[in-house]
Amino acid sequence: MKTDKLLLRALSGETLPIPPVWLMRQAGRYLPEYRATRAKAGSFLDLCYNPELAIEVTMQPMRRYGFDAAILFADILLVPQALGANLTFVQGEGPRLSTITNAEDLAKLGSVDDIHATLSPIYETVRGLAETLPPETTLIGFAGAPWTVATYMVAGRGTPDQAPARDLIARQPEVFDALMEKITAATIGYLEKQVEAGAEVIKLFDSWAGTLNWEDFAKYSIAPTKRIVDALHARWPNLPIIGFPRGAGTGYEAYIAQTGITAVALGSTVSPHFAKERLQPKLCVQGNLDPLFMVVGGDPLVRATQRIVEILKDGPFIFNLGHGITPDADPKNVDLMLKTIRG
Ligand code: 1CP
Repeated sequence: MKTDKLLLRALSGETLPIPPVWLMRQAGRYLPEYRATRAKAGSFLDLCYNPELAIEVTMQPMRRYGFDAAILFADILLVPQALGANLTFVQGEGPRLSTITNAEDLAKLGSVDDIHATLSPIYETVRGLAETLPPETTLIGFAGAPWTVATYMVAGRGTPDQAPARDLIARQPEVFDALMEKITAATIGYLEKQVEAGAEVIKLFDSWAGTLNWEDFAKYSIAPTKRIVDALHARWPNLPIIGFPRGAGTGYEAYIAQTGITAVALGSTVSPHFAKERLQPKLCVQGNLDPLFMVVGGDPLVRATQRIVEILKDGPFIFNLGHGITPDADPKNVDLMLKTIRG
């Protein structure tokens, strides 16, 4: 691939002497400049829907650290909101949504074609970022994978085990399937607009894939992901798509074989030895430092970073965390991690 962008080169299968790096949730509460901009915006959702400020918070970690990729500042729960769910973020507690537990709740949602009225500021943010970023930096757009988005729409909040959504699958599969259909179609439309606006890579966050039983993992993680990948690749055959089936365990192999994704993000529980042997020969892998090391810092951070790089450096590889950086991370530890990787 003819590009100077290191992230795109790794995604196209190239082995690089120094892996490209970015961090999940690299824009966020661990940065004082993020907290200041969010205060200026009002609420978290006001920030997401304000292109000027969303561009600013996307760029903050880029200026501080020079990551190889910027990820659009938005949230996976904007799609449910655009479909008509009532969404708020409770300070210190997380998201709250109106719940979908039966056919009547489902019927109240709006149509897939109408989501863009709500989401158009996000496309404006993507367009602005595409113009703002330096030529060596890759712009990543994203969405939640349908299963992960559905878990929040059913429960109305984050839960540890996603029992409400799994309960709905078991008791009213026709309601759950219709909800998944709606989310999948909306996600395709949302991601198409992001690519049209200038996103160069798409990431699909299936953060709760690990809560599905083996049969439902095939049905509700692999199958809808494949549909999204097929739809995007029909229009943009070379668009790199990173899948993140967090917690999928042995399901990782079927996921990469069957979805058609370009690269796979590894949660922190995936052994990099397993990834090197079984996944990396087939595609680019991304991961997977435990975010806790960004809080702990020091020698434990340096050693854990070195071990992952040492194991995965001989194939296509993007360094990242195994999940999002947490609000209690020390910004200085990101510098130490980068120094360890880049020298
Ligand atoms: O208080 C604040 O300022 C809000 C904190 C915050 C931030 C910074 C939330 C609330 N979302 C985000 C931004 C965000 N979310 C990004 C932006 C880009 C970047 O990474 O820098 C992205 C990609 C997401 C994706 C996201 N949102 C996921 C998937 C990734 C993951 O972490 O597993 C999920 C599950 C969400 C839902 C969500 N949004 C926010 C919170 C606290 C949560 C989790 C809720 C829960 O399960 O309890």
